[in-house]
Amino acid sequence: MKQKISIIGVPMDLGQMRRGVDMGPSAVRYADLNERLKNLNYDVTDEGDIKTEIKERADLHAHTSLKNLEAVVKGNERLSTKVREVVEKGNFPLVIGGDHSIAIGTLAGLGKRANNLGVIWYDAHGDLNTLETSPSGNIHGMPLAVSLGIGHEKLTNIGGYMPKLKPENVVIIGARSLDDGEKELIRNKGIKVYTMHEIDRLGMTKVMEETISYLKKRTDQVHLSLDLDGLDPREAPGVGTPVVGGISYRESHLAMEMLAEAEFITSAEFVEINPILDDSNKTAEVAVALIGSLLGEKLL
Ligand code: 5AB
Ligand code: MN
Ligand code: MN
Ligand code: MN
Repeated sequence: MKQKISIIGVPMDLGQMRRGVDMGPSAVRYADLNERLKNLNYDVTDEGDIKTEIKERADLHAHTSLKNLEAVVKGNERLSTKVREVVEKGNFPLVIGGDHSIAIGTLAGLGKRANNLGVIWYDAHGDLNTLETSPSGNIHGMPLAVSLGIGHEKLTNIGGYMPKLKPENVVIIGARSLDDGEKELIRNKGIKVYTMHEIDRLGMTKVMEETISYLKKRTDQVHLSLDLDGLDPREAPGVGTPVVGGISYRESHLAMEMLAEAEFITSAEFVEINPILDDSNKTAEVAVALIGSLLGEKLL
């Protein structure tokens, strides 16, 4: 039987302040995601886009300094329900963002079904802020903390339960811009992190071998949350918070190919693709190529 993939678009831009990231799902569809997956012999369903509030209509003056809290919560509740439905059908959920605040909804939908959910967080950032530690108030800098049960209760309770994840089931790869509060949380919770230093030092092959064996030991499902800003902005320029000195295009393919070989990723999301800030549609094309490798495409 053909494996089934459900594409879920999430045109969310309220987790941060730059416009255009809501066009990520369109940019990825335009870069022929569907074709690519069909050529790999999957049975592909495009579930369309999750409804998200339009910036001008969102409650921008919610009674908190978490920016656009109410609207981010609503969109993530809808996403969480959709992801759960897709998993219950037996399909592989492939979520396309949208800013990274949508990981809150994705993980809420996944965690309901998994006993021991693991996550690979491929990102320049830790996304481990809370209202107290955040320098920006932007929720896209908080989804990993929220999923661990740390943060505003309207966020941590999305999906009706918490936490979604255990800190020892998380591996962060590509970090090079961590705020002080995030560093403290990483140390206190013992979260496994491969910063750019370890990637330079060990090489991506070793980093992925270690990540795979670490998560295989302790989890029963593994979600890949890939923020395109994990890559170097020379190769993935269409992102809202670029940080120099990132993971290369080839290293990223290698990482995806090793995950494909290990056959252990059970869901994925590709986020922070902003075609307005891009060089043509380059970043969406990179995302689609990486999805191809993750799902088994080979060079020969
Ligand atoms: B992204 C920063 N740490 O909290 C903050 O792109 C940046 O989802 C967050 O990784 C970047 O505002 C969030 C300074
Ligand atoms: Mn990031
Ligand atoms: Mn992120
Ligand atoms: Mn970003």
